[in-house]
Amino acid sequence: MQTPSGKTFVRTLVTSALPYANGDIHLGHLAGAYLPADIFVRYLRLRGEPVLFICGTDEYGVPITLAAEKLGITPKELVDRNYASISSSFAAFGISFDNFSQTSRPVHTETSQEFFLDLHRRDLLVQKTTKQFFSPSQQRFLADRYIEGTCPKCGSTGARGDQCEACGTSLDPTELIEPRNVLDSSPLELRDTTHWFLPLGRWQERLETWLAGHPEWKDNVRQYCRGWFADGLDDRAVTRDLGWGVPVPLADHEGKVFYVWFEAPIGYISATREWAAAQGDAECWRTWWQDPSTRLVHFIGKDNIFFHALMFPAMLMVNSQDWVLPDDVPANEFLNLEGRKLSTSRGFAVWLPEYLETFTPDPLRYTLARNLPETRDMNFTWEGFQARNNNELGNNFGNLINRVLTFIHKYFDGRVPQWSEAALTDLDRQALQDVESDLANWAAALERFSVKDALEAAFHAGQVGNRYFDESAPFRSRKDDLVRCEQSLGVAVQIIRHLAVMLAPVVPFAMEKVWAWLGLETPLWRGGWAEASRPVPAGRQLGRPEILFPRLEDEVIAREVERLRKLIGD
Ligand code: B3M
Ligand code: ZN
Repeated sequence: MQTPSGKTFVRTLVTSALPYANGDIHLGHLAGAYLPADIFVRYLRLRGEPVLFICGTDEYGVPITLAAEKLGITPKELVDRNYASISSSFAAFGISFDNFSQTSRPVHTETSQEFFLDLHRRDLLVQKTTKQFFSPSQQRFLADRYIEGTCPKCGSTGARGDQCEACGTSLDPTELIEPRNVLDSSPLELRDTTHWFLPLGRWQERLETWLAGHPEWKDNVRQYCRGWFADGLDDRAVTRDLGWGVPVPLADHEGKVFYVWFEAPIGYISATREWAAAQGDAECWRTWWQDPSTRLVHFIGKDNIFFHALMFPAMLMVNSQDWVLPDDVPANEFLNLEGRKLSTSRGFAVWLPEYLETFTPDPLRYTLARNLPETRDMNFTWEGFQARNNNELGNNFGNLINRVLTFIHKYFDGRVPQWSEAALTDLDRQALQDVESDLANWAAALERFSVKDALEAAFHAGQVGNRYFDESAPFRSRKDDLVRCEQSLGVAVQIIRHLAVMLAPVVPFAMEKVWAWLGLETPLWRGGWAEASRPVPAGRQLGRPEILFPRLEDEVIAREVERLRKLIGD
C-alpha cells in the first residue's frame, strides 16, 4: 500500500503507547493512543492488508514501586493485578491488539539487555558520575520521589525530592534542607554514582535529516521536534539506581537497572517477539522490525512525542542491526472532561471498567472518535455523549438500517427485493454516487489518520440514506408501484452496505451484526471490504434486525454527571 509519505509498504506494524501498570485506563488514554490506533488497524484489516497491532503494560519505574509499597504488596504483584484489569477492559472495549504483553516478562529482559549491550559494546553510550542521595538505613540510592525534606523556598517540611506540593516549586533533591528517606525518615548521604547515557546530541544531525524527510507528519509532532532541535539535544539517562527494573547486564553494576524510557519502547519489539513465538515461528518478528517493506506507526499522546519521534528512533538508528524506523508518529493532544483537566490523583476521570459496567463500548467509541483531540485539546461531556448516541448513532444510522431491513422483512420475506443497476432512476443514481464518494473521502481521511474527517463522511452517507428513503418513499410506492418500491429498497440495501464498511472500525460490535444481516460472508476483519464493494444481489436472504443503538435516557446520564460533580466537590 502507498502511504502519505509516498512510500510503498507490504505490511504495517502499529503500536499504541504502553500504559503504565499503576492504575486503570481512562477516557484520556483511550482518546490519545488506543482508540485511534484500533480504528486505523481495523481499517487496514477491513482492506485485507497485513497488519500487526502491538502493545503491553509499562511496568517498571518509581510510581509502580511507590504504589506497591502503599498497598503492602510487591511491585510484581501490583503490575500483574493491573495488567489483568487493563487487558480485560481493553478487550471488552474492542481494542483489538494482536499481542498485549508486559515489560516485566523474561522476553523483554532479554530483548532490552541485548539492545543495551549492542550499543555498549560499540562504545556508543557515555558514562558519567554524579552525586545522588544514598540511604544508609536501606543500603540503596533513592529516586527523587523517595526523598523528602524542608523546602528551600517556602520552608514547608514535607517537600518531595522532585517538587514542593505546598508552593509548587520544582526541585532537585540536593536543594532540600535536611533531606530524609520518605519511608523511614532516616537521614541521607550524598554519594557518587555512575550511569550510562545516550549522547543524543551526537546524533542530532542524523535525526534532523531523517525528520526533514517526513513533511507529511502532523504539525504538532514536527513543531515539538523543531523546538527540541533548536535547544540542542541533551544526553539522556539509560540507567538508574533502583531495585525494580531490567538489570543492567554488566559486571559491577549491581543495584542498577535501565531507566524506564530506555527500555519501554523496546517493549514493542519484545511484545512482537512474544507474538512470533506464540505463532510457532519464533524468528518472524524480524520481518516486522527489520524488513524495510514494513511500515511502523506509533500512536501516542502528545506527552510521549520526544521518546517516539527522537529518542527511540535514535536508538534504532545507531544499533548495529537494521531496524525499521517509524514511518509516522500520529500523536494526539489531550482530552478534557466536562471542561476540566483530567486528574488521576484526584480521581477526576471516567475509568474504562466503570464505564463498561453501565454502557456498551460502541457509543463511547463513537463519541470519542467524533471528538478526538487530533489537532487540539478536545472536551468530553456526558450530555454530548448522550446526544451523539441518540441523535447520530440512533436516529441517523440505526434508524435507517432498521427501517429498511424491517420493511423488507415485513413485506418481502426478508429477501432483497428485485432491483437492478439498469433500472436506476436519477434519484437512485445520485444517492449511490453520493455514498460512493463519501466512502472515498472516508478512506482518504483514514489514510492521513483523520478519524474525525472519516466519520464526517460516514455521517453524511447516513444523511444521504435517510433522505433517499424518505424521498423514494417505498412505504408509499408499495401500494401503487411495486416495481418502483422494490427498486428503492434494493438501492437502500446498497447504501447500508456502504455504511457497514464506514462504521465498522468505529462501532465494530454493531457493524458485525449488520454484516451478518446483509449476508456478507468474508470475515469483516479479513478483507471484508472487497465483498462489500460488490452489490448485494436481489433475492439474498437478510437477517432480522434488532435495535443497534438503544436510546440513553436522561436519568442514566444525570447519574454520571452527578458522580463527577461529587469528585470536584461542586
Ligand atoms: N508508559 C507513558 C504514558 O503512558 C508511558 C508510555 C510508554 S511507551 C513506550 O504516558
Ligand atoms: Zn515550598
